[in-house]
Amino acid sequence: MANAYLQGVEISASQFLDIFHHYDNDGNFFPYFVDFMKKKKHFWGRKKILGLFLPPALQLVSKSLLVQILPTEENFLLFFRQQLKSCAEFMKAWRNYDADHSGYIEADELKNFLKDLLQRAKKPYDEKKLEEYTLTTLKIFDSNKDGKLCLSEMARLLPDQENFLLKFQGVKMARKEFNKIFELYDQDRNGYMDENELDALLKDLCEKNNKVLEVSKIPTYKSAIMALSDGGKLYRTELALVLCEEEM
Ligand SMILES: [Ca+2]
Ligand SMILES: [Ca+2]
Ligand SMILES: [Ca+2]
Repeated sequence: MANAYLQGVEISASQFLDIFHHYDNDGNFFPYFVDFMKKKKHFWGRKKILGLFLPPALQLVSKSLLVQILPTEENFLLFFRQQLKSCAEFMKAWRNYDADHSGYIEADELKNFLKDLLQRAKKPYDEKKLEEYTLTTLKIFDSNKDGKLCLSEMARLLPDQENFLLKFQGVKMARKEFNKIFELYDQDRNGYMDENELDALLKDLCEKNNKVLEVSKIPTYKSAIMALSDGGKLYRTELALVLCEEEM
């Protein structure tokens, strides 16, 4: 229903985010947005502003909802979510596009990722559009503004029920502890985890953190994490993306 009110409001995702960040100084975005709409009344049209005031539900509007009411063409979140349906698929994409295995998707890698997504979805684009999409995607997801994307920044691409990455945020550990755990569960000490070794680790993690992780979801967790592996060999660097805290 929300998008019915905004149909025909032609702003690009990039303009939208500029406005959003400009007005969202204190994180209390909605009043500023309304203020902005009022000032632009002559431009946006009275009907649309009324439309914005009417549904009280809109006062709870969140950044993600606003991203969702962008014109379909520019609707990144929705688009990504349509393309990456499961977390295993998402992790596999991550592994492919982090071509230099730095643990981050840098701008050039992101561009390749978007290009392939657009091709897969048979959406027309040119080099200029692709640049714009890349910059916009960075603006949306690069929360710590270091110009590249880490796995947890991309985590909100996954629909909530699939979003094991957000859950694992809660059980992340310091590098030292992570190394200890890796060595402990790499039982045959061959330098990588196989599926069985990962299974044992996940079982213990779920037991220890039963408020955050669900034992019944272990197969999902496992297939998603194994999607980061190199043909069934899950090395330390890749597992660290999920379990190890970011180093500052
Ligand atoms: Ca990279
Ligand atoms: Ca970042
Ligand atoms: Ca092993």
